Amino acid sequence: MDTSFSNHNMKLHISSAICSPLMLAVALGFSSCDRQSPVSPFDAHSLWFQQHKAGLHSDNKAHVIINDSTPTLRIVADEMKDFSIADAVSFNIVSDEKLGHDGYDISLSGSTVTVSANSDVALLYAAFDLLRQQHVEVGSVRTHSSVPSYDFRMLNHWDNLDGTVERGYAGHSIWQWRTPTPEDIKIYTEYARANASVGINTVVLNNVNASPEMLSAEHIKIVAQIADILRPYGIRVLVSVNFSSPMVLAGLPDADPLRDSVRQWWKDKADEIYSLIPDFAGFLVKANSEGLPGPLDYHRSHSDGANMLAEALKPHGGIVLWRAFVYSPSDADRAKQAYLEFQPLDGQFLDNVIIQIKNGPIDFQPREPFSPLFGALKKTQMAAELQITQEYTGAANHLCYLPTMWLETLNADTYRDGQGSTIARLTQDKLPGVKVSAIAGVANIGNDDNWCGNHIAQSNWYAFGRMAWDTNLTADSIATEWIRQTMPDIPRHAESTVRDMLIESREAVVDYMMPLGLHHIFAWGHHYGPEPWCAVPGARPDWMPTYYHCADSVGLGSRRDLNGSKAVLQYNAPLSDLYADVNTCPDEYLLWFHHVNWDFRMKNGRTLWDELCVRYDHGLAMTVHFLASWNRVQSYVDANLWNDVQHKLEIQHDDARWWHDGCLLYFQQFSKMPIPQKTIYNLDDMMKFHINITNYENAKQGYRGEKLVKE
Ligand code: BDP
Repeated sequence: MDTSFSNHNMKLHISSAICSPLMLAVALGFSSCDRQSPVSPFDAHSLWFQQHKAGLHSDNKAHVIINDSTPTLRIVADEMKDFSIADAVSFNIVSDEKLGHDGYDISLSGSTVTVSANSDVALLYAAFDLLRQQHVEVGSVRTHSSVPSYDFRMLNHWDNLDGTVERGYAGHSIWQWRTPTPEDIKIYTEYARANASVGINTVVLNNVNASPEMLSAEHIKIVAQIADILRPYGIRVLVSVNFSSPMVLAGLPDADPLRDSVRQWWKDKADEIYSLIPDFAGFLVKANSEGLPGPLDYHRSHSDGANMLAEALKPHGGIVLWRAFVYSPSDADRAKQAYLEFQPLDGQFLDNVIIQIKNGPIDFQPREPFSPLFGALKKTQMAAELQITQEYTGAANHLCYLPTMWLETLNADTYRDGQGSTIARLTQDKLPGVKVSAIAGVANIGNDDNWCGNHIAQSNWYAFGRMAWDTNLTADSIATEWIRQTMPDIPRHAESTVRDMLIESREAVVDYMMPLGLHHIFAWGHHYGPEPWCAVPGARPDWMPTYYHCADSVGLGSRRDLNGSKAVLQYNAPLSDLYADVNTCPDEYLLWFHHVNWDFRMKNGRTLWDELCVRYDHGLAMTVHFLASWNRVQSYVDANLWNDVQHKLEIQHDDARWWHDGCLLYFQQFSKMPIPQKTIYNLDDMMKFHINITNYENAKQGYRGEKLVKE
């Protein structure tokens, strides 16, 4: 590759299909002022590229110098066509160990920018960095080096082969299991571009509840075609696999990971995949969890299962992401089970296995303490699994900006190796022999025109990528970036109103759904509304809200202290001591760890009951506040965007009322204490009512669409 460059000679070879007349103009150093146009109206499908679409910033387009032509570099040239905050930008492949595969360096000499990186994909990330600077920051180019926090910055799609999306609230899957049509290619390319713009570089195409069919020759062929489309944007694919695949697809008598024929089948399958997809990134596996098959079916361990797959992938450089989301219907407290199953296996996994651990010990609740497994595995590479789709935070109806939650987990100190053992650090540090660090987010993407079911939920996709790239970014700064690129005309005071809404939203959701450490008091099945009363005959106890809230005449909350399940002891000191004592346990985890008397005095002097009422009321009040804030910015936001979000905020408010009344009226049966605030529903009516959230159209309405009479 020719790494020399010149400010005067554009050496890009223009041969690609994506080369447009405009690119030619850029390549020839023309400025294109005739493209200048007024700012376009908001187009939901264009995500955070609104300003890009709106046209040119100024007449002075930078002269873009790229000394090679690869599909990725042609994208760089195309993306850079509107770059205008420098006179010239030169993109160079160099050899600089400290930048790794994806890192880049941006330097400035006069008004010429020099971008250096080891790969063309890293140059693409740098191009998006420069464009972000143009759209987000004021003034000239900021020089800096940037190396991502994780090697795999990964979306996990929970998409099924029939086009449905598990816990998806944005329509059907974007993946079409056919040879990609021009329309499919368009969507996949838009998706890849969006991911690359925020640094997402690995995607698991299908649901962790995986169909064995995913590994049929027919499907692998389509995976290869999708991978070909995503590759120029630096994206590598993985698939979720079903542990019984060799039985279903090849008729083997079992899937015992120590059986030679089973091991051989996986090796052959890996060879078949890599013959079509040389940069295939690996497998994601949910095994022996929620009824799925796994090595425990054959009295083998998780490490036996994971290592068998790891051996099959290893010659090709592939990775196994083995999930720790396990909880058998045993006696042990569900919150303890992942630790109990995986901690004894520490050190037994091959070095191309990563244990993928959900942020909390239960399941993506609005707030959980971090999973204690993060603080327990010392000789096993770990990755955090976060949820971008809002399974437990109001689906695509509620405003809930999630980086505040994710960073709470990543910045949590596990004390594994003493102070400073944050989850961010433990998951970024690579153990000896390990080549890849990873972070996963369960995608909130579907085929809705706006991709995420709610315009504002696009911010969570954006933020996941940015945070995965740099865990030192703040939720606040990411919000600012997203707002400025999504609502390019918004004045600073209105921007700060919207940013406040985003930043405050998650805490509001916690307050009106499950304050003070309450968790999993959701309605059966859909996880949208509250049903603390839910009792499905014959169902597993650990799928029932009563298993978690334990409300009785004495008090409220799970018993996980030293008199209960002793889950507190899975945390390292000093957290174990802090959490074990009801008087030192932080308020936000109080009812997670303790069954607390209704008249217990909180740190602020209120009784538990009064504090619970205050929190629910505060959450509800915040939904009124969000509506008022959104009203204030109406004249600065595109009408379609404004109306859509307004509608969702109204649903959120009605749902918050439902949560407030349902939970407080239900718990009041036990506390027998007065609710200071007004309730408007009748508990008996609420308990008889079941919202049909499995119906997608109905789900879009939340409780608002329902006809339940208020008192
Ligand atoms: C739960 C979801 C379920 C998923 C499961 C998982 O309710 O649909 O299959 O997690 O992560 O949150 O495997």
